[in-house]
Amino acid sequence: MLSKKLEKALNDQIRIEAESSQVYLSMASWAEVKGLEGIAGFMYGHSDEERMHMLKLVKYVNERGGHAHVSDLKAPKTEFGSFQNMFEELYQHELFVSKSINELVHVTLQEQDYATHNFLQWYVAEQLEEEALARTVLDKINLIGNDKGGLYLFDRDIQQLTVESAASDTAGE
Ligand code: OFO
Repeated sequence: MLSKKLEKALNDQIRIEAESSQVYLSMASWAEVKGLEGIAGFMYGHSDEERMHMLKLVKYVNERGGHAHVSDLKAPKTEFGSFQNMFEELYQHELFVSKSINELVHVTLQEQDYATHNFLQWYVAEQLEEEALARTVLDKINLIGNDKGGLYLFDRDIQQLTVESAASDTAGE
């Protein structure tokens, strides 16, 4: 059985994962409207992943005798200025989520809930991979600069870039 404190912390994380899904959905829509099909596809995929992270938490909370709450979500921005800026915001958002996962893990130790501690290790690993992916994308964007041909190729190739491929890039460094 989850303690009340941990149940609340997990519910807060459920909201953060749902909001992350909305943030990336809004980025996908912005990119699609700008004609950046590849970037839009990448963001739609990322949005789906965040929904999966949210669902995994919902099921866990309910399985452990808690009650997962579906709550109001903060509306994401609808304008991102430039695709470079949008990916910088994605990176900053992932750093924010990593911090929140770390705090959640800390609560499991305070509450001596080692099953939840174990369950959350998947999220700890996932955040490392997502941060690596975001950094890989930012490095590529820096290489492109303002080159239109570079943007064309970046938009074409980004859909191949997944969390797994970024993780193996990093491992090979
Ligand atoms: Fe839920 O992994 Fe990104 O934020």
